[in-house]
Amino acid sequence: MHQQTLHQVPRIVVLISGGGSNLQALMDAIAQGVIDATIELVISNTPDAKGLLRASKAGIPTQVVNHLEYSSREAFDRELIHVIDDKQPELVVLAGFMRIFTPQLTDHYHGRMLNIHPSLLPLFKGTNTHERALEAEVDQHGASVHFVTSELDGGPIVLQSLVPVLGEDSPATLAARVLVHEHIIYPIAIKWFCEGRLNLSHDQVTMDGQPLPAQGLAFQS
Ligand code: NHR
Ligand code: GAR
Repeated sequence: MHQQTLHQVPRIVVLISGGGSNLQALMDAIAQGVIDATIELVISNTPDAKGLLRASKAGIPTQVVNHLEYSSREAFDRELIHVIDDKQPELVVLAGFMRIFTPQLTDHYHGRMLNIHPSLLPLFKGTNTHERALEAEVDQHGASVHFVTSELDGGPIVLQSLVPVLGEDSPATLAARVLVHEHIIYPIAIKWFCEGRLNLSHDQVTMDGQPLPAQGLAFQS
């Protein structure tokens, strides 16, 4: 069953914490007609996130839900759920969002929340991935799009892009090259979801009804 038959245009809510370049890539793909969807709201947990300005410039509503104003993760997540659900989105997109969710939130959005993580999962979950990849002296690094579950960066993988590590790489140069790949693969995965081609059921990702391997699909540039 295709989503398009249920709703005219899928609604997306995007969560950010920082620069919002992945948000920009998504807004560009929608503006160019590559993805048929609308971004109903951009939420940031930090008031000074540069991505809020990108959204405003594109005429997209923004809201700050500052985690510092909540006494617990549970209270913060309750407010987030309230703000997100007000828009009735088919999909919630994490784009550089930096706060760990409680299982209450991840269970609520099971199968309809995606994240892009700057590593080849299951390697280097969590933060400072580029530094850790260099310390581990891996030859290949990259980015992964995955469904969000209660297991931090452990949800089922949809799509990965491989980025070779160079001898002279610093965390900053490696991060910049990985980010270019993020801007390519995240809109692709979001497009698939919006077309109803990508689904999660019983912790198994399917694409056009076919189960994907544990590492997801490998993007070839
Ligand atoms: N929440 C759950 N339950 N599961 C996931 O898979 C999640 C999640 C929340 C965010 C994004 C993730 C990433 O792509 C994400 C995936 C923040 C941290 C973190 O350590 C780790 C992973 C991710 C996001 N956050 C610290 C915290 O205490 C704060 C770190 C900071 O502010 O710099 O929440 O990497
Ligand atoms: C991206 O590299 C994203 O993968 C990463 O932060 C950067 C955000 O860039 N996400 C995380 O580390 C989540 N913990 P952006 O704000 O310009 O999209």
